[in-house]
Amino acid sequence: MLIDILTTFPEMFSAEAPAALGLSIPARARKASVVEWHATNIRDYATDKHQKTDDRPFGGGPGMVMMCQPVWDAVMAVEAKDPRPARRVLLTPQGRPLTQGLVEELAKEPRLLLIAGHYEGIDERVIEKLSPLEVSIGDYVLSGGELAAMVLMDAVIRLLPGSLGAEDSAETDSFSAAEAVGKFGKDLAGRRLLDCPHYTRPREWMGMAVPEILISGDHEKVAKWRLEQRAERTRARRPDLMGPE
Ligand code: 6GU
Repeated sequence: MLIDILTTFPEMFSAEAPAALGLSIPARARKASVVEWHATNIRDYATDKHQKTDDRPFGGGPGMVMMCQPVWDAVMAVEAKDPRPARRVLLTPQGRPLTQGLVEELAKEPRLLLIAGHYEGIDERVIEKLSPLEVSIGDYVLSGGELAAMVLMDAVIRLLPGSLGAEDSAETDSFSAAEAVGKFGKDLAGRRLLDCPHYTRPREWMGMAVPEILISGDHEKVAKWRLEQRAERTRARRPDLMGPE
């Protein structure tokens, strides 16, 4: 997958450690050529002598608005650099909430073009012309779309074939659809549940034992227990995910 990021802070997308995407799974995936990303500075497409990308809002008010022209020119130039069609995504608190389902959709694309807005926002006319998928990572306000773009990138990259060490571990993540699991409870099939608790050595720590069933060696029972734990946790912590019962 190719990911292009349009931003006025391209340094944030460094692929070298200790940057966020320069470590762990995204770094490994990049080194294995599972994904490639390039951050382009929107400022490079500003036409005035001060390389201005923003201006004061019509109608008054605080903050600055990103201008149409530099954003449009940057998108056109970056898209022309590769023949693969890019799925355009604008990171904005006004967007569709990012869920694991949407992440799975985006992971199928050959190419993403992420636009990280800054300031008070982007001139609505260029958004209308580009008609990107508008995505938000939650109901709070970040100072720019860059961190949201990195969140989206991390979530997408770890789903790409060849990204994870344990190839199937994404299937049991929180929010992964309960599927292999369907045989233990029809009502849970397809539901996006939270993850179960995990344990490792030692078997006893500070007087606390690991649940006996995990040491039993009975894989069927372990799978059943894990599914029950997922369902129980989801019911207790995120009843909104369980739907009507
Ligand atoms: Cl995508 N951008 C900004 N600036 N703030 C956010 C967001 C995005 N998602 C949640 N808050």
